[in-house]
Amino acid sequence: MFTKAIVRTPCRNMINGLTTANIGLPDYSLAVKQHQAYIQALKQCGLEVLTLEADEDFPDSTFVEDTALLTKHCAVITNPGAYSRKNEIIEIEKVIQKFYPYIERIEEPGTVEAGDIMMVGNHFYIGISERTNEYGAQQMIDILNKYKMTGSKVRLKKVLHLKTGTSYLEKNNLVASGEFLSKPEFQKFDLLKIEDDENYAANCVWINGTVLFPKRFPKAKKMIENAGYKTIEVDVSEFQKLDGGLSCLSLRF
Ligand code: CIR
Repeated sequence: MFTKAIVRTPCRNMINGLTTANIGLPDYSLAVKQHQAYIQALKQCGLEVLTLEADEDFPDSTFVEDTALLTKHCAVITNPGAYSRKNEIIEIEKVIQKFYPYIERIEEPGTVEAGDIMMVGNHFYIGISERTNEYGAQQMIDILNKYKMTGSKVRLKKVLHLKTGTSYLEKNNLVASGEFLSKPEFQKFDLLKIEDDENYAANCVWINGTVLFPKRFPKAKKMIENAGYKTIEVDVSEFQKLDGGLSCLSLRF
């Protein structure tokens, strides 16, 4: 169960955020509206939401998920692999200190963005991607071990972060798309397969029994509902333009 979430209002400078999407620039005022609806959806799932102010110094700072891993036993401040995002962690750490007595850090040459980390109970799958490297993933595993949790590495090639293409929905159900469908380590799960034409929907979020789901992916939504989940649809089109998904917009703990 999660009780809290941290989000950050998008900044006007988001139009300069990192992206490979090639589907146009985000509309700032629409992004703010979508972000407000996202917060409402988190609240509907029973979370108390702490909303941080927009930070114009960091165009991608609304994607708070990448800056920290929040577990039951400790928080880990990451070291983002994207140069322009490195110092996002400074402000986030100050906020997290209010909630966590135990704070660990990923140090150079290790890099980690927590969009690459998927929690399955006490185990954490860590994507080795363009943003998260071997050193960072190993440091993360060592930290998890110190707190009696475990981690393992998953190599990915085709998407930005591990959770861009796969999401764990509890009860052994794993939503997966593309390269993740055939990963040997994921075959023990009941795979909910996302078709290629709806692959953006592979990033969805389980919160206390409800699944937050991106708007406009009807086949995938139906599949999740047929698997027994209540869904809440959220329109995040303006964040998709920056390669961001639903999970990236919050830290849930
Ligand atoms: C970036 O490229 O870093 C941002 N434009 C998007 C980050 C998305 N975060 C995530 O998937 N966890």
